[in-house]
Amino acid sequence: MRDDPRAPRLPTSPGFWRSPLRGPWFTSVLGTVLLAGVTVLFVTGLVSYAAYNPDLSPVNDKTPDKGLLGFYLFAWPTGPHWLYRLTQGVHVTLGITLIPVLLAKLWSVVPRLFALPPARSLAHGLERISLLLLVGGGLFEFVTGVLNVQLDYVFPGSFYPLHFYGAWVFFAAFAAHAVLKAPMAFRNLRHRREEKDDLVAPRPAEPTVSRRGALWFVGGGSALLFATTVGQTSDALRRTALLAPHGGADPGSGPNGFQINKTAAYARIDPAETGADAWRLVVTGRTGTVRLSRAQLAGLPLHSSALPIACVEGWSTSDQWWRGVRLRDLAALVGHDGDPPDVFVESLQRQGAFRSAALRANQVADPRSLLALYVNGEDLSPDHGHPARIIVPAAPGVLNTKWVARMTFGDL
Ligand SMILES: Nc1nc2c(c(=O)[nH]1)N[C@H]1C(S)=C(S)[C@@H](COP(=O)(O)O)O[C@H]1N2
Ligand SMILES: [Mo]
Repeated sequence: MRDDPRAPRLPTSPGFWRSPLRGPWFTSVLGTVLLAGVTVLFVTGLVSYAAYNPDLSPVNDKTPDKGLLGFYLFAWPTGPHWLYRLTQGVHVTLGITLIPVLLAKLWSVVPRLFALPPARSLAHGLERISLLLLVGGGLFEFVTGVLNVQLDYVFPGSFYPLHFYGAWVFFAAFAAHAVLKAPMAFRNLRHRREEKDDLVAPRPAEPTVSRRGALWFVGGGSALLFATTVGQTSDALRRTALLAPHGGADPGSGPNGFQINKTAAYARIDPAETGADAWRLVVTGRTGTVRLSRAQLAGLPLHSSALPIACVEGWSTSDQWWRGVRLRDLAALVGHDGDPPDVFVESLQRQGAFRSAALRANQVADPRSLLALYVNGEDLSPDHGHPARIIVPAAPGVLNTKWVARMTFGDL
């Protein structure tokens, strides 16, 4: 009833905010959901960064001077083989699912953003500055995450540093906020305290929905986002993933009929370079360089592994049957017997952030890590990386280089 002549016109006066929904219980429910959810997002985000091998090579990690923030980095394991599929599927699906909760939580406390005086004391002033970092950092992380998934790497090269630094700012403010507020939030939940709080409108408008009803509405929004996103993590449900539009190319059906990220045409792979006469794999290591045709590779001992592709964007495929030469056998060909080193892999692709990648020694050593020539019993299709591609268990898709031209073994 804004037309009430006595109604305050400025958002800085408490009477301006009329919704009868605002109150400590409503905010506490949303805050508690975010406490759990954002913590999971932070942890899965940090491990995703570790999975990119940021200590290994500047090709994998474009973050300048991560300094102290990289203190926790560890060598990403190769098992269980679905590890990154799980952690990154959770990261992206949960992040999208939490959007309505985040927005509702911000809405529920928006009067406080305008409260005057800006600082009643030094402590109060500091708390409000931390809230700006919290709200700004939270919105920044959600917006950059969604843009990256939806618009296909809109920040080429710069998404990782932005999202990574932003995560630390956001989480530091989030942790401080949680320490200050969680005890009260839990009390509010236990006692369903509704009144006597600066969040409660002093002159509430007529309710159109109960607080419980409003929570159902937020939960319904989250459920809808979840239902239209989660399908991106399985081949069978992919059609239900309406909000995860990645991979525009229709993979068709048949053995190569699974999700494609960048097509051969997009990567400007010239078919003349991939033919049997033209293509040679150049492998370099301790004892020099060998050049192998595809027929020669196919004549080496071949092995099969059932592994998924799991992209940083959250989508993943079910396990596919890859067949090819073990990476550690290729290392042995150029003088690295027994204990293979890291490898630097380069594609025929000339441009683009993902034309090369570095793999750690533990990834090279795993017997399931292949330079694949076949998938699901057929030659790799051009779009899945013909003549040969890397496939490594538990690794982010970006390390599974397609159209491989050159492999250089040695400590990176
Ligand atoms: N040369 C090259 N290899 C690449 C890419 C690329 O753009 N170029 N994309 C990577 C990314 S980000 C993913 S998720 C996987 C996807 O593999 P797929 O298209 O076979 O599903 O390939 C990886 N290998
Ligand atoms: Mo990817």
